[in-house]
Amino acid sequence: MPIVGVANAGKTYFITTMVYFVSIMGWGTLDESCTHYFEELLGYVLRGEPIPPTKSGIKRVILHVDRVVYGGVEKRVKFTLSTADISGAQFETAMIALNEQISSGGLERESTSSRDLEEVLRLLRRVHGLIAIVDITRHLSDTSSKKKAVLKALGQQAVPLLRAFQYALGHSRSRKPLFLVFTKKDIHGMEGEELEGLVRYAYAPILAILKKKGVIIRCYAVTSVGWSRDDLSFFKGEGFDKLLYDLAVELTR
Ligand SMILES: Nc1nc2c(ncn2[C@@H]2O[C@H](COP(=O)(O)OP(=O)(O)O)[C@@H](O)[C@H]2O)c(=O)[nH]1
Ligand SMILES: [Mg+2]
Repeated sequence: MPIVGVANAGKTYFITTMVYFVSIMGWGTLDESCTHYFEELLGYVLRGEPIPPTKSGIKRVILHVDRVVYGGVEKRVKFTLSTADISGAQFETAMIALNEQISSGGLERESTSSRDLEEVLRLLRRVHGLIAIVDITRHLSDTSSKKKAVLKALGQQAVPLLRAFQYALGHSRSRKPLFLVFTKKDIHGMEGEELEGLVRYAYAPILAILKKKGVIIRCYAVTSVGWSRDDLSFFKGEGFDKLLYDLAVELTR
């Protein structure tokens, strides 16, 4: 289940928080094959330094989860979330190139123009679902209308995100989850439900097609490790319990 999103959307922070969250809560563990990446990442978090942009290339992240709890309900599960941290710049470039190829008549399958593109496409093939990290905060300071700012940000990320949704999920006829994660909740302060209403309309032409093909769309607002005002959630972030619970339900169905 890959994690996609444009550069600076909060993908690496999101993955880091998921790993912190399950480890602290005793819900699961990081696969030992991925610890070298996290030693580096948690160093940045603890020092309060920004995590540098993910370089080109895809970092595999494997998380073993054996229980989730939400709203007082515990669910014993056994699933391995196999995902990847990807460079946002590489993702954006690849999806824009794919979109151009399609609009100029090239077929999706023949899109092998560059290694970077092929690497992203390989990641998006044969998935069980998709986690999309969406940054709606980038224009909040340049307009007084929150809604306008959110729509502007959704507009900017539309091509890479919507192309990825269709490439990864548009061929399937089985139930597959598409989790839309709105990061940086400490800045935008909006709830998943509120954003769901907005994004369902904003991206309606594409989301309606996916829905018809069995794609299940869910929205979450989260704050990542290091960004919470509340000391207790500094390492656990906010909003990860519900997200992981729903993920467990969808992936073990
Ligand atoms: N306020 C706030 N900023 C965040 C949060 N998560 C990420 N950021 C900021 O967004 C930047 C990009 O995050 P990063 O995870 O590296 O983005 P990526 O390019 O998608 O991997 C970080 O350097 C932070 O400044 C969050 O939960 N709250
Ligand atoms: Mg990154």
